Amino acid sequence: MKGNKTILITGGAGFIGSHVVRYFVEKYPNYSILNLDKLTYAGNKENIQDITAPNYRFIQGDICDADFLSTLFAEETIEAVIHLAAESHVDRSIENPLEFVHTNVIGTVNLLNAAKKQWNHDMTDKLFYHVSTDEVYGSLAEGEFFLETTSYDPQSPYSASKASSDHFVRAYHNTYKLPIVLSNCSNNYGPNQFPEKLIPVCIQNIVDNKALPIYGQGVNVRDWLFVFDHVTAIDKVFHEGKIGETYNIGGFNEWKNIDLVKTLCKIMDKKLDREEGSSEKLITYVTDRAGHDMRYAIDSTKISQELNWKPSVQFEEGLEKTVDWYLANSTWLDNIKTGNYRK
Ligand code: NAD
Ligand code: TDX
Repeated sequence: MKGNKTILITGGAGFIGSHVVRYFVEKYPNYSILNLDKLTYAGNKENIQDITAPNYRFIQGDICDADFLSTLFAEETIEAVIHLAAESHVDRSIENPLEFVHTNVIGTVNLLNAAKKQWNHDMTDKLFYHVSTDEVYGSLAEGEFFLETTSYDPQSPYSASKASSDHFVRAYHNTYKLPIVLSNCSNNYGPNQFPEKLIPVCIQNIVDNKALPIYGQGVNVRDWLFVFDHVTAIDKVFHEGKIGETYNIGGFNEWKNIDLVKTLCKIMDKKLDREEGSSEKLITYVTDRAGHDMRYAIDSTKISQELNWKPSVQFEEGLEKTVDWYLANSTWLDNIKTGNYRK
């Protein structure tokens, strides 16, 4: 992917998408970046308000609207898609699975259809890049790692919908020769993450002196990657990934939830100038998440060997940067709390 491309990035007002959009707009001034986002509860224009470069445009729209996508692809000379738009929160998927089918499966197929229709006459130098999750592989026993060849075994409605979307992307490559590439990444953390996910929930609650809800015994393990490292991996996969291939992205950085939250508590005590141990007292064990996956761990050897990518941010350093960002951006959090953040 070189030259003066028009790239459609979906979900660019969300957590990861906002960082991807900013990175591509700044690093590739010869690309035209179109950011397509519906602005659901998780989309926030404040995440992208600083992006004003001439090679960037925001479009509010829904990937579930096939006619809208068809017109968009006909009117803009879109040559590549980086698809991040999704419903992303496991707990919400347990409450409302159909919404996840709608956005993650049907929305993705709509996008594939729009790209296929527009590119059908000439697939040269086109690319549909689907951004996915390690949760499609299911839950791991100790000592095992997810490889690109690991069988899919999704356990939550969220991961089932993401797995289905991954299968459709591969099916369009196999059936229609659509040029595609996929990546499956571990848990991200960093600035702009919606305060429903573990780390921002705990940061917010520590500030407000509220309980820190730990599901079950807190022994579930997640593999954490600073969001900027995910962005550099996406850049690598987009530009150097082999058509039809999948790349696992992760930082070999496993943490039990309870250990992570205790580490966060120590950082917050220092930052807020509170007595050591005061944040830890807020830890409260609550009813476990239904079907809670025990452990995720990515083996990212393929992307590091084939595309020469490696993460650059150590976990404690990334966690501290994240805390600093949330403390410096309390209005961002306040606007979400009051619902004034979409405009
Ligand atoms: P997010 O929930 O913060 O953002 C999702 C964005 O998609 C929002 O801006 C939302 O408005 C937009 N969106 C939702 N439905 C839409 C629709 N119908 N049409 C257009 N836009 C719509 O999510 P995130 O955490 O930034 O995740 C982005 C992608 O990365 C997702 O596909 C997710 O599955 C994947 N992923 C996330 C993580 C993680 O740890 N957060 C890890 C691996 C993969
Ligand atoms: O309040 C909480 N208490 C708690 O113990 C929350 C919100 C979570 N947890 C636990 C559940 C998980 O074991 O913490 C862990 C992390 O939970 P989330 O932040 O909800 O992330 P997870 O369910 O692991 O999924 C995330 O990573 C993979 C993203 O939400 C997905 O979009 C991504 O694909």
